Amino acid sequence: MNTTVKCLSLAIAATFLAACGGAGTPGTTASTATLFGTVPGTKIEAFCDNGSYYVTHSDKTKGKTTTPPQHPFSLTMPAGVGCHIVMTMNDDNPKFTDVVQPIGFKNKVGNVQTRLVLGAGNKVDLGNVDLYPTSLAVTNAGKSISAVVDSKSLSVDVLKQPFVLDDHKTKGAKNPLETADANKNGIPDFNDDPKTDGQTLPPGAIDSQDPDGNGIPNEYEVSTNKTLLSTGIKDTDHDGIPDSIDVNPDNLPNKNIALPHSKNGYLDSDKNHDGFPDTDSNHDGKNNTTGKDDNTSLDG
Ligand SMILES: [Ca+2]
Ligand SMILES: [Ca+2]
Ligand SMILES: [Ca+2]
Ligand SMILES: [Ca+2]
Repeated sequence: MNTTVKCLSLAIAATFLAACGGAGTPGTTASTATLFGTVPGTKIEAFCDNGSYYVTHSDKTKGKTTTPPQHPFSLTMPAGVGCHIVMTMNDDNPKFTDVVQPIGFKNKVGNVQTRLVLGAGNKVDLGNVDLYPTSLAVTNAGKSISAVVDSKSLSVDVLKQPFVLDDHKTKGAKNPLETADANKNGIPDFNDDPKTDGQTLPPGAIDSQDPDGNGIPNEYEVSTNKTLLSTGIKDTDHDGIPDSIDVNPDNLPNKNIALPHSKNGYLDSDKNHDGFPDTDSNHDGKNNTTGKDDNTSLDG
């Protein structure tokens, strides 16, 4: 069944209408999806399972300009790949310390998730995200922050727990699971079966960008990926994925590559989609059996 037919047939069920809003949207290819919303002037980043990196900035010339402003953004993301979304206030304003805010959202049973998978052509609305404008605002809200040195060697403040969109719904934030449809079955993933919805990593698979599960991706952890550092494996961008299998080893904008023998830039030999070859279950960058470095030439 093609997308149009599927959406028409679902139109009788009003609760499903949102799931079809972005399906087949012009400008998105079969392997990508779009995340959009409004924020105050902000950098929006996505760190994905396979090491790929996506970034955009909200447009300060558009949207509501009164305080707090609501500047629109749109981020093209890969389909079928888990990504962590991080928003940074004051990224372009040297007068104020950057406030890095990993984005979280709740599933149906109320657990906070930070890894998001979008289906091909999904157009997912985060609504208005009223980020904390300053570190002081974070502490005034009773939240804690930690200072880290980011890849540009600047000190930045990072929320120690995710900014949970569900807690900011009165300001217009929206839960992405209400419009995401990772498995493309027409059921928004908030209401879909967690065993098959395409959002959940299989049992035993580790979230490559957030192996400790605290909601803060490796890039912004205070102690960046100790496992890799201690083994001497090269991880130039500190995103927790060894350079040898990272599709963007420097996390440069628009520099994601498809590795040899990989499909759509995702590793063939990574069936559980945790960003590491299935022969490296402990994520130490080495093959479980041979002890040799993970190598993309072994894919497929
Ligand atoms: Ca990377
Ligand atoms: Ca679904
Ligand atoms: Ca973490
Ligand atoms: Ca890396």
